[in-house]
Amino acid sequence: MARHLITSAIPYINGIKHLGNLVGSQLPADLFARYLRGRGHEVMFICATDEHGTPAELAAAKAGQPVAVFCAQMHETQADIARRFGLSFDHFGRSSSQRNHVLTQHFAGKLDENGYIAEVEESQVYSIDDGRFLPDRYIEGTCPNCGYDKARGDQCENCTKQLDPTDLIEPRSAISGSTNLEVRATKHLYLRQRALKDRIAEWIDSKTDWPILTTSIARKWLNDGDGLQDRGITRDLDWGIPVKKGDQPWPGMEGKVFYVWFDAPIEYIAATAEGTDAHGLPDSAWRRWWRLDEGAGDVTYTQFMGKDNVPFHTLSFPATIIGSGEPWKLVDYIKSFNYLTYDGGQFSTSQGRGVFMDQALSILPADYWRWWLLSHAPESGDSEFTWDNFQQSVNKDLADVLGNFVSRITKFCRSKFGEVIPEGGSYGPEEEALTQALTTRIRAYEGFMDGMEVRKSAAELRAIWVLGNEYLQAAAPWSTFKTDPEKAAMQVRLGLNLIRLYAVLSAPFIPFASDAMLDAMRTGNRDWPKDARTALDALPAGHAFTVPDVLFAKITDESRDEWQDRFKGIRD
Ligand code: B3M
Ligand code: ZN
Repeated sequence: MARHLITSAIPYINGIKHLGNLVGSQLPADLFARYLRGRGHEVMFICATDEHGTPAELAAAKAGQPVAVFCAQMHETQADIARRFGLSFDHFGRSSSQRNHVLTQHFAGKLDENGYIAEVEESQVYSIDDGRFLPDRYIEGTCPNCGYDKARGDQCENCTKQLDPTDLIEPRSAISGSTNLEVRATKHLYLRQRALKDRIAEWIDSKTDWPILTTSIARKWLNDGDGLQDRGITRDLDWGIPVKKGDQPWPGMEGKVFYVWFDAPIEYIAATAEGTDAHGLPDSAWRRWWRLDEGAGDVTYTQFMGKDNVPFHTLSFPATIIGSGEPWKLVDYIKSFNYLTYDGGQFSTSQGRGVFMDQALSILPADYWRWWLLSHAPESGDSEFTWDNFQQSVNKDLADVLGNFVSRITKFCRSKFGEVIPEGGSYGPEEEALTQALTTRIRAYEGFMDGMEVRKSAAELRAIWVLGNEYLQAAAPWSTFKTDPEKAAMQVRLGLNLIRLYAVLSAPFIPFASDAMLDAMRTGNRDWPKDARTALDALPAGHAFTVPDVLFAKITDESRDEWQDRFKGIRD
């Protein structure tokens, strides 16, 4: 039994996430966590809401709520949706927690002690009427490039040109509309990443088994142009973690907070502590996952994220950890994903284009989505969601292959033998051949799952389901029954045992259907099949079961067309 720490990139608090966000981090992380638990390993699976920064402030303002109230509510909303999607976090934390305040301030203090913090004097736009500095995206004006009059200080949404606030014609505050702005001096802390460059490069070079997507992004930022840049880690905002050196004030930094990307990854650690706090456990319970000097030496740590988050996890967060000079656990493996596109374009949060997590669950159960998303995970390149493809996958893989198998064998047994596993007969050459084929495929499935090859795992699992259908088709117990009822009983017994085996193997992908299958077989036996033959004898003759309700309903053409129309945008 090994110990696995797994984190998913923590979703922003500003709104409900779409399916592209889900498949890029939380869902594959859940797949891996469930698989490793199923194999008997000790798992700590952590996620949280990312609650600081400008997007949180803007979303709260839009909702007309104080930001702390908005975050508390949206955290509950996201936690509820995650639970309904079957995301099996050991803890779903909040980056605004007290634990994260203390840890973030602690890291900043250590970095300063070790000489990795620089204080930099900058000039920034200050709004006299709002009484605050304005982050780039809080400044609006006319684009010098295309004349669009709602261009933001960081970028023009109309022509996509990257801008500086000072480029804007007639700049105004996005908060109040005031044009009473001036440029003022302000001091910020910078993390001296350049000074850590060699150590980070050496660490990345040692990760020869990482996916190319991960290392190529890391290397690009390490080596491109001027190479790794020092990075501002503080902001002139109200909402965030106050800048302190450990628990001491930081002279000159009063009223400032840490930048959201500085405290967000530290929340992985803090959320683990929030989780053990919630269980009333001592600090040693979370430190054994994170501190090399307190037991984390034998932990394997895997992170899941979309490719846009890779630079922060390969460079900045490691810089924080390494620069602290303390024995914190660094990530062992980073699994990153490309993007999921939606029906010929992008998912768009602002335009409500595509399917969001709450909407998905309002039309179909979680497993339908989990299966499609994971079996089409954007691993080697971007992948596209289309309603056609979704309908086909659900109808073929889930309804025709798996659902049909379960339904046929349980109903046939009920009609001929009753709802109890029948006695008689013993396995012959066909069953031997099936056992061999299952063994080969189960070992292949384990190999792909261990390697986090999500699509290949899904394909292998599907092939395992197909083996059952092929067996049933060839064995044809409905025919056998007429001439040799004993043999038919044996075939049915094997088929019913396959349902339990499928439930165990499929649980990481479709946990709800897996539970329904185990419930129907009236068993809590979730033993992973070390040996296929033994696994096929788990439920003995005489064991009672019930015919389950339809596991997966087919998606009709009418539903498909209706949904395609409903989710094309624009949602407010
Ligand atoms: N919240 C971005 C995102 O949701 C960011 C991830 C933080 S991971 C520490 O994609
Ligand atoms: Zn423009």
